[in-house]
Amino acid sequence: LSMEQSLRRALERDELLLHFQPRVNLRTGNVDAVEALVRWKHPTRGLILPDRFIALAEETGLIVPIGEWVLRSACAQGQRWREAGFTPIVMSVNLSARQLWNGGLVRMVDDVLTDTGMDGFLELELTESMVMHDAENVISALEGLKGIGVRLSVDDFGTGYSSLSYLKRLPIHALKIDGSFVRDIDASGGPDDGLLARAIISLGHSLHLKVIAEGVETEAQRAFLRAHECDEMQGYFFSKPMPPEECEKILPRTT
Ligand code: G
Ligand code: G
Ligand code: MN
Ligand code: NA
Repeated sequence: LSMEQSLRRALERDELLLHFQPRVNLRTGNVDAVEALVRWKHPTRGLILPDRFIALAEETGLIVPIGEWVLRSACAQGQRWREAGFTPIVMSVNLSARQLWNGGLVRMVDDVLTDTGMDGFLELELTESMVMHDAENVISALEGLKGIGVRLSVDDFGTGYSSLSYLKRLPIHALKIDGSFVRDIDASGGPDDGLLARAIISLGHSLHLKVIAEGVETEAQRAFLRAHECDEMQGYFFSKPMPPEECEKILPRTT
């Protein structure tokens, strides 16, 4: 079977699953959100990471049904956690360009929110190249999502080509600093240390956006980001993406 054929069957055969990576508030230390990340439990090749199949899913259009499955499953998991007494937290889900261009997106997302009761707690991660595609239908899809209470964030920020005047017009809520800029923080205290991470934090705050650092791996990076008033962090320093049963152990509880 070709990779494409097996990916086509992955959905029917229930071979996809989600891992969740927590996002931690740098001020309070609380887990404020989790990002859902898809994995493929291949019958013979074992667990395959998205780097190995998302591009193929995008080329073939399979990303549309896969993306819908991811969204539905992530929201259903969020709902189960709430029902089990965990504090409601934001569920963040990655969106592909193909999904954004696909006409029925807002309607589909709205249906999922209604079915799972996750309204007000869904965030969708877009990339710079997706939102900088200056097309009226993109803006109207983003406005539509905002209209149904979905938060939007720009993933891998700083690696693409953002037009700042365009960014200002977009109905987005947060920027996620790409991990490469976080890796540059060496905590030497030198004038250039973490220069681009700091620039993105201040740009984001000027635009009244929340700023989330990705790929945080060390205590020095955490402290630096905290000192420069970055809002949240995500990365191996706190936790890797984990299966839901494991993620539950660190989720805040109300009851
Ligand atoms: O899970 P991992 O950390 O290996 O993710 C690798 C890449 O795959 C990331 O860029 C992430 O945004 C992307 N990715 C993970 N899950 C999804 C998904 O459900 N949909 C889309 N479009 N991309 C995803
Ligand atoms: O592109 P996106 O940000 O959606 O994908 C997140 C990717 O980054 C996933 O592949 C995830 O496993 C990975 N990741 C998450 N935290 C860390 C980290 O601290 N270090 C590194 N190197 N990768 C990370
Ligand atoms: Mn992401
Ligand atoms: Na990223």
